[in-house]
Amino acid sequence: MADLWFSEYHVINSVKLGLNIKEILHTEETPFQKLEMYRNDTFGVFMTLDGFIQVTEKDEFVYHDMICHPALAVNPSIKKVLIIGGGDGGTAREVARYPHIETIDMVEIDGAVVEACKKYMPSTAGVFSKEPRLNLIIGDGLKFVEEAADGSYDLILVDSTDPAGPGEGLFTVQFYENCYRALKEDGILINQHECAFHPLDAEQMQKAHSKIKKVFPIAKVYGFNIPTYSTGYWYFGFASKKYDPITDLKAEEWEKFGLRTKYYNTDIHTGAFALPNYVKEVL
Ligand code: AG3
Repeated sequence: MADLWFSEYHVINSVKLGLNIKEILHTEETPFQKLEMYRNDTFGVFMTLDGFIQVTEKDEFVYHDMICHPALAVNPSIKKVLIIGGGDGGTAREVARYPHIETIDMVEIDGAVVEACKKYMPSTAGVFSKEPRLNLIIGDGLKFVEEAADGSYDLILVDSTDPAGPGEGLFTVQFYENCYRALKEDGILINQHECAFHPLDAEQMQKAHSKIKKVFPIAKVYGFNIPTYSTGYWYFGFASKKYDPITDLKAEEWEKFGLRTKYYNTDIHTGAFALPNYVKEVL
């Protein structure tokens, strides 16, 4: 194939990340977004939505460890989980590693993402064909949470795109309020917090965090190193009705699960909540 590159702007007209395309696997305009899947020699198969890298075979473990395990190490008794988005299956795969979790509801708006990942990324999407506790709903996560009964979930994981396109509504006070209501009295919400190095990114983080702070009594932010996202560093928000992610960490209990994780451990857990001053300033 000719020298073909996927590139993603991190700062418009100024900074780009480029991955060489070894093979074009799938391109589709779905009813919601532009879905592309390619193969790169270094990162393996990767998926982009509306031109932004969502997942690569090589570094997805970082993101999926960090969206899931910190909450389970703070409340090791979590039984009912709701995933919003997460069409590649990586988040569901990690949640499913806990045998004591009873149900995993997952609401993905775009069925085309699930189908493409089943075909080209079995390392994440394999979970869809082998996990009986997983209840996959193709539908609108915003509406689902709005209609969910009070106190239905121990944990909600928002595995969405950025706050533009189909993911936009997942960064609103109204959505966070519905999550609060749908969570049990010791419920935890993990959500996208983007990154903070470039000014426009910092603005997005600030907006997301200021809204979540209005709704949850405890709202913290934690970061992790993921090479294919802007600046190589990304953040999640940890919002909770009761637990503080540092003082309520149950390190020994979590270690007893005996999971072999490639990124997460309980030292990383504590360290991830230590933020650089330029990040603290926007929160
Ligand atoms: N979800 C999207 C993370 C944000 C990507 N944004 C970006 N590259 N600008 C990832 C889905 C993994 N299950």
